[in-house]
Amino acid sequence: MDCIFCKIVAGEIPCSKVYEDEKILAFKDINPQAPVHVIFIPKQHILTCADDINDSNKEILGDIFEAISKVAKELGLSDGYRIINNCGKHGAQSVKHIHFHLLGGAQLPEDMGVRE
Ligand code: DGP
Repeated sequence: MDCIFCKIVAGEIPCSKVYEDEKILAFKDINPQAPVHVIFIPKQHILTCADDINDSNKEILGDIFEAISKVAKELGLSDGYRIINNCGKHGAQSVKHIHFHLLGGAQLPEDMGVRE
């Protein structure tokens, strides 16, 4: 499958790794939008986007959020952070391997609305 994130998991594309366990990989975003910007993915390409979540695959989401919480503590994000999942065209999802952005390290804007 021609998937950038699968290639990162396979070690074919280098990344700056932040966290790894049996099921999850987290690495720094190549185009950071905040002082801390980490991408969390399931290593297996089991979901393209949030739209694919169902009973048979939802367990990984709890694992990912647990990993995010762990990493946020390790990175000292005690004042909070934002978790983003872009889904589909209107969500401006560019990589079709489900992933969650962890953003923090500074005050983030309140506005998350429609671009004019
Ligand atoms: P999204 O728009 O939600 O699909 O975000 C995909 C993110 O993935 C985007 O913020 C940039 C990041 N990204 C894309 N290609 C690479 C890559 O090769 N390495 C790393 N570290 N991040 C990447």
